[in-house]
Amino acid sequence: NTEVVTLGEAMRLLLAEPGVALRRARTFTSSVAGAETNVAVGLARLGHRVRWLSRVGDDPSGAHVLATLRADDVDVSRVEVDPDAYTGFLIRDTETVEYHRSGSAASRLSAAYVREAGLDGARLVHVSGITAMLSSDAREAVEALFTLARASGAWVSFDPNVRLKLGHPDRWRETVGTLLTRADLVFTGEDELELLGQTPGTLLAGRAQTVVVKHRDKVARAVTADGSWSQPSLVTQVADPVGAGDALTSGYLSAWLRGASPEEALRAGAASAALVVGTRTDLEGLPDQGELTKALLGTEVDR
Ligand code: KDG
Repeated sequence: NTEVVTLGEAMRLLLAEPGVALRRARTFTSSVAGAETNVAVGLARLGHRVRWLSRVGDDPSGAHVLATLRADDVDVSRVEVDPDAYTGFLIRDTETVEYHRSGSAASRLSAAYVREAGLDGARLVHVSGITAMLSSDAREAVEALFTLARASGAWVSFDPNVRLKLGHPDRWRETVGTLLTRADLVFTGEDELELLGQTPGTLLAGRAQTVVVKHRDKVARAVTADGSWSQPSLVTQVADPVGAGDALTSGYLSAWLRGASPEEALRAGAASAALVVGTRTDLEGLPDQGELTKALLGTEVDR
């Protein structure tokens, strides 16, 4: 049985050689990017059964995405291969991102597809605001996922993941602001929460039971009805900051699924984030359980 379902776009990632600005880069590392696939791989490495729902193109980059996820035991059996659209891709250095994703296969996700794929008994679904901003059909796919989760008693975890390249702040407020208030667990940055006009207090007064906020001062705070906990960043070395938030989410959710306290879950999240930031791509630093335990004990993790 599936424990967690995520829904979103994965893209081929072309990451510029270190220390060179994107416009001058000549050599690129190929990997996979995507907020929900980052969380899916993070959870799978920590031993959870995760199914990723999406569409990829019938092209070599789509095959690369699927092979990468399969290698980490993420269930891609329900991913649709679209013969009429391409797999999106992303070119970036550590600061600048160039998206090539408009009209991609994942932008053609639909509510009908999500209803057909179903949750396979999952206890938790995770999605980010990015998926809802891909197209109006993709937004309806996210709404369908939330509705399915509600009907089956699964928890909804949501990260607004605001990327202003994907739309004007007003569109984010309109589309993602509403979804945010329908989530049980929220993972968000302080800036994003402000942009969306919410606070942990307003969310907890509504549907949310846990709100984890990554603050500008590099402290993550978890707030629940029982109290609030904080955890300073454990980052010691930065190779590439991208993917830190998703690593924090997967570390936290894994601990939460196993019944850990918010304090322990925050520490697991912070340790995962530090490991990801210490490596270049979004995926390579995501720890398995042994690596996470070592990191939590303060032992150096060999890579
Ligand atoms: O959260 C990390 C993601 O932002 C990165 O993997 C790329 O999914 C991505 C996006 O849409 O920006």
